[in-house]
Amino acid sequence: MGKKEDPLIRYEGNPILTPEQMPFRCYSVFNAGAIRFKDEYLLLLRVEDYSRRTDFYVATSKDGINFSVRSEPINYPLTEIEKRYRKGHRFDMRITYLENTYYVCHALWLDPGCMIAMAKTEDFVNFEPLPYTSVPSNRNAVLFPEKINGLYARLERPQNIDGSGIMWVSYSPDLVYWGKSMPLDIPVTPWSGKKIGAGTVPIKTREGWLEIYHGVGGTCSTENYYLGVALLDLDDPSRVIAAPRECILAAEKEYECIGQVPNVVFTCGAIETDDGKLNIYYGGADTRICLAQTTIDTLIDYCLKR
Ligand code: M1P
Repeated sequence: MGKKEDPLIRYEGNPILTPEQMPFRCYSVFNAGAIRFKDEYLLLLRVEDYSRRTDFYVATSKDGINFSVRSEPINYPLTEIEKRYRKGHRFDMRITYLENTYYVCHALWLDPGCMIAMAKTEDFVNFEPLPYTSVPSNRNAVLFPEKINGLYARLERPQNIDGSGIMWVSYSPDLVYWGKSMPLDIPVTPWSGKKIGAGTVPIKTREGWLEIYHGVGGTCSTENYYLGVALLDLDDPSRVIAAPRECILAAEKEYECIGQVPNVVFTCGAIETDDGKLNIYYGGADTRICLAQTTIDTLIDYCLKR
């Protein structure tokens, strides 16, 4: 990719954040949540140290490309369930601004399985956990930025016993009880035959919710992660208005193909820029953070013309 007709253009200075550029020694930095906060671009970085312990660090930027990383991780206390099972692992935070509050949704791996957890923050320093997780196995949750028909809504990816799974939408009156769940009928393709899951927080447009999602497809030797795009009905996001059969990003560059997990492009967030671009931040090979740029209109046209 990188040709004129491509719906996404990789930033030529990729990757934008590597373990070597971090202000401390670490093994990987990837799959960052992304949002505008106080006139800055903010990334919530997933960082692994050499014991493969994960912590989350905030990075901020004035231009969306050059980021400064805080030296201390966020303060996000353990929840009851994490205290009970001790050994846990949080990953892949997505950030949603909803009703004047910043929420994060993330996966939480504990002995009983992988579940969805949520927290809220005002300052991206201290995080307050929401009290309950989902039942396992579920992950890749993304909260919509507004209620739909009076209910909170989130995309999520419940997992089958063989590890496969597709995107669902669930609703809640209070961010505790979730139900009315429906699968999305995004077409399964060779690049998404194993998994289809949410990526960015859905962006509200005149044509529907614009969602950049991940697909996982097998090759004879690997399981590769790709990015796709879909337009979802504004009133009922389980209804897919358009979902092109071609992926919009595949692992092709060295920084996407070589690393902790080869052949992975994986997004947890996108930010609209002042000059009308859409910055899509994505992990390359579960090792580093990369940037691809487009516009919302480009993606809408791409969806509707395919
Ligand atoms: O290694 C690729 C990805 O694997 C997991 O993704 P998923 O749960 O969607 O299959 C996650 O660990 C993700 O962070 C990682 O990029």
